[in-house]
Amino acid sequence: NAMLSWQRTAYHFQPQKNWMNDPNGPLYHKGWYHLFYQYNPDSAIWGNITWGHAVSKDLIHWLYLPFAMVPDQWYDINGVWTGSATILPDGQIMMLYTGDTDDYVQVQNLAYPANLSDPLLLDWVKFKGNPVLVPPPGIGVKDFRDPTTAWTGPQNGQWLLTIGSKIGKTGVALVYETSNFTSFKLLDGVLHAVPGTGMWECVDFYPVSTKKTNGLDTSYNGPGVKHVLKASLDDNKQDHYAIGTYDLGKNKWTPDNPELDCGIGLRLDYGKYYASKTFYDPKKERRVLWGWIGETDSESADLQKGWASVQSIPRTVLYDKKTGTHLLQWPVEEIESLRVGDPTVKQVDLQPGSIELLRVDSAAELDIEASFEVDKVALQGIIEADHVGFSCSTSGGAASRGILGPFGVIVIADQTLSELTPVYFYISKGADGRAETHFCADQTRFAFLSGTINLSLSSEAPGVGKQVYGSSVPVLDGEKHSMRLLVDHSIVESFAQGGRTVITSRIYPTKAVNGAARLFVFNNATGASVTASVKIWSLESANIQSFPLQDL
Ligand code: DQQ
Repeated sequence: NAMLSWQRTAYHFQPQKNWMNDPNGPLYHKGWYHLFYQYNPDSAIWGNITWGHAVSKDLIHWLYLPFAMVPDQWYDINGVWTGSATILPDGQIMMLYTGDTDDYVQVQNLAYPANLSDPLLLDWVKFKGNPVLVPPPGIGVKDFRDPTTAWTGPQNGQWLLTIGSKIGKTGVALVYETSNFTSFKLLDGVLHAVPGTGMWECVDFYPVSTKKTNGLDTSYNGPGVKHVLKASLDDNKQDHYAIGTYDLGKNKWTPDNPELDCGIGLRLDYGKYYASKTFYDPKKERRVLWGWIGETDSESADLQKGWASVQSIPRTVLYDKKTGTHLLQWPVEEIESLRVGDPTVKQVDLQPGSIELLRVDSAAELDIEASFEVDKVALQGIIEADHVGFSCSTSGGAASRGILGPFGVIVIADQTLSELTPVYFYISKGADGRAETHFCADQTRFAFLSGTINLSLSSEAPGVGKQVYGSSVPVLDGEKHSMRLLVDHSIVESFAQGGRTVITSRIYPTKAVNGAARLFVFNNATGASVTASVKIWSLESANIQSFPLQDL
């Protein structure tokens, strides 16, 4: 449907057509980054799940390859589901994935490349003895999926990995040991369990350095290391993580802040984002995070447009040494290769209740860095501020004016502001009486100056999900309020304070498209003026093309 072609993205990864969901088995091999993904070859809705495959030299430009695996065995005939790669010291690649069997039982299977000397890893072999794992006693046959990358255990030649499940309403991460990836033993206890969180999908478990600025290989452990546990909560489709300490010998991970939602309380992304997975990139010594950005329109709209979902821009993940409580997620540096020429640099003084158009080329494809200085006197006045207990999602969005917010950037807007998406900070009074900053993205409405709510929306299309996303974000003494935004036609990925809090917005503009898209800065606070310093780059489109062998 050519009518909706502008809703496709220009530099996010998405298949040429049909349905995609989770990123699978990301890895680096002989100069190429490999991405596999849950894919339906036949339709724009979920089903017939097959492993799509694409490769890239830089995580930005991609080559689609023939499918890596299709559902063709009794143990995966109802779907070749999510899995992860483990690269052994001798270079062998062990790909463990979940199969949905002919009886709808979730089992784990092993696959490996037929030819390791092929940089493109075109052919995959399913192990003859599959399945290698079936649901253990006490675990539901539909509650056993998404094996992680393995890490080395305390004994020589021993590998450990975790698989998400639930026991009653308690989400759990089961741990298995193996030496050969074909036979496994369930360890006593669980890595972690959180009552009330339901089924844990796509568990991810990896070390982060508390001292260095590089990422760590999955098996790395020792002093100066903390471990991140991430679970994708099937019940609410949110990716939650916590930072903690891993005791390898005791098979136990302990969150640093157990009081925070029982230790799985932060979200990787407060927008439309799910089933994420990291891998270690040996080329640049970094840990890279992929995530699935789904649709918020209807299935019938997806069928009509003939495709659904994109992958997020890969993000580097680091431990935030300054807060000690958050991860820092940041778009991989290669995205900067798409920047066209010098940035537009602007400094704008924004009085309470003001908005300013920033003239830029191609506002549908931008990389924006913006920082905001709030006048100090006003900030002192926070004691007077209203809104103790403010939260983005229960607030009135960008239309609700407070003394110290909202202020920020308006993206994917048209000239008349009938469609727009504000991404902004809102400073409120925290429970301790001190300033608390919130980072929000509003798809619902916006009122300019008057405070009356008008009908501006992120999209005028009917049946599209709209909400106010966001969360609080730590802003430390001496820090400005800063954000980085990647705008790509129908997706905005927004990173606050160096990536402590991230929001991905899925937007369906009907007017704010291509050349009609505009960019604004605004300050809708009633009690503070704000100085915005903005750097804006137009971005080129990425080159995503078919491999000559692709059989469409
Ligand atoms: N998607 C896969 C499952 C996983 C879910 C099936 C998460 O393996 O649990 O497509 O989105």
